[in-house]
Amino acid sequence: MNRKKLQKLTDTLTKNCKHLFRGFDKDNDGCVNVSEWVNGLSLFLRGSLEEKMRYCFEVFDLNGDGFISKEEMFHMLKNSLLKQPSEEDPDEGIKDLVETTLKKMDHDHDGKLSFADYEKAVREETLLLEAFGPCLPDPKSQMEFEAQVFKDPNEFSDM
Ligand SMILES: [Ca+2]
Ligand SMILES: [Ca+2]
Repeated sequence: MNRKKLQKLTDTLTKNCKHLFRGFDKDNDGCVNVSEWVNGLSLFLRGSLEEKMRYCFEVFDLNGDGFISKEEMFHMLKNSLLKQPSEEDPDEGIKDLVETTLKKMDHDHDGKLSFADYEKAVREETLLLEAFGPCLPDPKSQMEFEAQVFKDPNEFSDM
């Protein structure tokens, strides 16, 4: 295995993860260093539900104020939904979706999602983990990555 192949595998693994960089860069210095990269990958491959929830929540909380607001939901859903040109006002559809999702997940009814709201909803319905867009790799590319990388770890020793 060479660098190029590893790069290709990592790309496959992370192609769904739009906000990967922000989620990995824990100290927000604009660089993902080796330990952040390793921690991020190990969360992807071996993380518990709890760890994955924390990761996704951080990704969804775009401005980092500890809540997922309606505006943030709107922004993310707009980006992750396919455009439907047949609809006269696609924004209306997204607003409806935001209201429905909020109703489902906002347990303390304050109009925004705290981590507690999000955690409760995800524990009831695991699919809500990625409610506002994909941020974890799909199982197929994950398996592919593991199969290649863990086949012979010695191949990495000369990198
Ligand atoms: Ca926020
Ligand atoms: Ca709330």
